[in-house]
Amino acid sequence: MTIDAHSSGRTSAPADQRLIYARPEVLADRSTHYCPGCGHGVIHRLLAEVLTELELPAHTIAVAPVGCAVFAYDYLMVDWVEAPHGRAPAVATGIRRVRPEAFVLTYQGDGDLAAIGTAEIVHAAARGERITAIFVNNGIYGMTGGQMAPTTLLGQKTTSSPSGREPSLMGYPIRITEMLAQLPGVTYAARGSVADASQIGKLKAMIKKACRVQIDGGGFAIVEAISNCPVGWNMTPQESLDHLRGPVARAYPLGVIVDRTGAAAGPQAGSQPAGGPAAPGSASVQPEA
Ligand SMILES: Cc1ncc(C[n+]2csc(CCOP(=O)(O)OP(=O)(O)O)c2C)c(N)n1
Ligand code: SF4
Ligand SMILES: [Mg+2]
Repeated sequence: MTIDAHSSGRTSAPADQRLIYARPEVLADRSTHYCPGCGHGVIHRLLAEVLTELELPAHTIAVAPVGCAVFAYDYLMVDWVEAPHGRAPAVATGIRRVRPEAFVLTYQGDGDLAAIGTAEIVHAAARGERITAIFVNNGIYGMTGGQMAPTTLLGQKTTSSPSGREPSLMGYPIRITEMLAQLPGVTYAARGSVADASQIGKLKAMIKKACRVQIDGGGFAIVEAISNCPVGWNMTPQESLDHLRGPVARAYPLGVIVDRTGAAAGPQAGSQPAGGPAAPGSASVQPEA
């Protein structure tokens, strides 16, 4: 058996073995409450690996959402604050201001971030708050029974759009990460996917980059993960992954949307280290290789 310590976050293995899979210590040794096949668990695992590899767990204060990931604080063994639905960026802003040395992370679903919390995420991004935002877009209100979200695809059937999302009545999906990327306070914005092992590896690299932005004193960084909700989509886990790879990824293109890490910087709101908003740059998806 070969074991790769680097990919697992573990640092030691017997001399004759190479560690390729192990649970990072920061990931709790317990079953999750997620439905079989749900993408949230994969994203938790990636966060555990990235935090471990960047030696962040002891310095992290994370903000938990309302939604299916409300119990994220039971799975990632860092300090957490629970925010009311949609308010994670506002709570994270307060933490940023009183604990400038902390690594501040938010985790929100699409109902949380792109619906009830639209104002909070827009203004945190506009201020260039030095926080790292993880945005899990599964196109639906998973926790409350599969209602339509702002991200729901056109034609998609949900419990509140049983005939499919009809734009003349229900409007169009929002690519909110592209909207945020227009703001000069946003240092990094990218969209990845949990659809398969290759995409999961790329998503991990995006999350790591967004964490490094904060460590290096940059501004607001966001990674959107398009994710599957087999139960809310009325699909098997495999069907939901195929759907994610196909129609969902076509509606929400994968790749880096903006990267201003190399741009000239000034001070960020609530920031202690040097670094800050770059001149407004073009924000468009750079497709991944
Ligand atoms: C202020 C407030 N409004 C509404 C709700 C009900 N509510 C709980 S979770 C949720 C939607 C969650 O959807 P999302 O954020 O996309 O997370 P998911 O469950 O899909 O991961 C809603 C509307 C609430 N808890 N608080
Ligand atoms: S309802 Fe959807 S998002 Fe929520 S745990 Fe189940 S599969 Fe995951
Ligand atoms: Mg959702």
